[in-house]
Amino acid sequence: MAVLDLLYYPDEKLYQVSAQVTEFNSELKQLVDDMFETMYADEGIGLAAPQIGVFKRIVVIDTVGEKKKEDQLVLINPEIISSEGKTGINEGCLSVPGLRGHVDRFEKITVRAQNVTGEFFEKSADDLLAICMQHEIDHLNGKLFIDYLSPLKRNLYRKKAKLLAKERERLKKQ
Ligand code: GNR
Ligand code: NI
Repeated sequence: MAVLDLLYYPDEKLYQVSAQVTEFNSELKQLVDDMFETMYADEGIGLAAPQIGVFKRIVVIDTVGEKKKEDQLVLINPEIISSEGKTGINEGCLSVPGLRGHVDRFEKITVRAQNVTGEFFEKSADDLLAICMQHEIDHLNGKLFIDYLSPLKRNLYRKKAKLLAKERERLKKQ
């Protein structure tokens, strides 16, 4: 088990499109475990593999945060197969620390995905879980919540993110 390093905006690698997972082996299980540990260490409710520099279509989610097996959701090669309604909240992202922004999302979705052993399943969700799933699937397609903001706001966020990144570097060196 290990906490992995995150990529931070404006790292261009976050804009890469991730590849389908084709091998469901022990290496994948280890990666999923490490992704949960990394997500919990940063108090996130979800994490996508590209955020740790692994460009594969793997997502882990736990919107409860009590580290219980029954709350943990693993989505491999997820696809939204149906959606309805509109919702939206001020979203945050572990790769864009310190900033939040409103994103329009579907209120309810059904996702088809594979589990860690490669079996297909479908999962319907609403509220925060549906929002989180859409946020994570966006990561797999190289999209961040800030890309939904107006160009003006995005530019402001880019500047703020660069300042925050400098501050993080400064604190690391202390
Ligand atoms: O921890 C997270 N919180 C969150 C809040 C509102 C909307 C989406 C999210 S996902 C985020 C973790 C993250 O960055 N996942 O990619
Ligand atoms: Ni995110």
